[in-house]
Amino acid sequence: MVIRIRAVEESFVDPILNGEIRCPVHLYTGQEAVAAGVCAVLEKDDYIFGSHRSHGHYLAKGGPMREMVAEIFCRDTGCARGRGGSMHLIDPSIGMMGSVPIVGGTIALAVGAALASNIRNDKRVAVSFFGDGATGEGVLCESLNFAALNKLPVIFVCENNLYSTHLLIDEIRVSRKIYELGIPFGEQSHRVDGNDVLEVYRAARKAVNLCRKGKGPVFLECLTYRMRGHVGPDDNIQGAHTDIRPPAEIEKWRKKDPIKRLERHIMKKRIASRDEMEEIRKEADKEVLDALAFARGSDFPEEEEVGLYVFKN
Ligand SMILES: Cc1ncc(C[n+]2csc(CCOP(=O)(O)OP(=O)(O)O)c2C)c(N)n1
Ligand SMILES: [Mg+2]
Repeated sequence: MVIRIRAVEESFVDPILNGEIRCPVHLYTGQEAVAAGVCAVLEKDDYIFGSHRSHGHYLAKGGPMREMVAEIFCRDTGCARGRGGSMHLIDPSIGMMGSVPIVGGTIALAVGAALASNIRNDKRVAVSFFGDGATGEGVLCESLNFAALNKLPVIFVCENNLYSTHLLIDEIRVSRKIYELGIPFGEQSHRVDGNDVLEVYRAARKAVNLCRKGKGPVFLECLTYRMRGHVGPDDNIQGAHTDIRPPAEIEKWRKKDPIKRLERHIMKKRIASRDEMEEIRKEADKEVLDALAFARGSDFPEEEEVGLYVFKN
């Protein structure tokens, strides 16, 4: 999964830079282990809710790559029929309940889904993925409290990549220890290495088990780093295609690349051979080419349909 996500994310770089992709795109490169590790534990009818950086969440939950790429290319065949673009990925049939550009905008929705699950007693778990920037939104505290009070089966997954847009975390928070946010509400709260897919998987498995037993909610902080810019391939501020983060910091995190780490683990434990790994990469590249061709071959929505699906009072 991590290889599929990386392959599709990197395939967007050129179409973004040459203007073929017209919507803002927040690439997930570097953070793949979080979505893959968490979603590997979930069942199809569990729920996830995303953010503005949710390509990885959508794919890891089982969303079809073709429909995602078509959506990012704003085509009628996209998962939101080309009306939403990169930040409005949705597929309720596989439990991907939506991603939105509003920071913190889906946290309360995940809590609502978990409440519904409790009322129906169907043991479905809801996961809310959000960034470190969302920890400044009041809705997070309200959601933590309501979820804890009602023992809801919801997992709050904060992907702490140390930056919200171009602001270092120290400029928006007094403490870097985001996982401590759940503690005053009486929630199980943990920090994990978000670039280690196995560690994320183990923590998510424990969290899901607790939730299914009625012992939720759980707060998980996943420490990670984005290897591309905040929006687009780099931190393109006023046309300068350079990353404004310290080069030494980027290099440090490059060494912790979640995919390279997983590959090293697979080699060491002889889980797959070098040839088999190469085969997986080739398969992913083939799937990406197919999805790009599908998107490029699809029509844009009809102009006269511009008012469709728009809320009218
Ligand atoms: C409520 C709200 N405030 C501000 C913004 C502008 N904005 C878009 S992304 C972003 C930063 C989000 O940072 P973080 O939550 O850490 O996610 P990351 O981009 O690092 O994945 C901001 C401030 C917004 N979209 N919504
Ligand atoms: Mg962030």
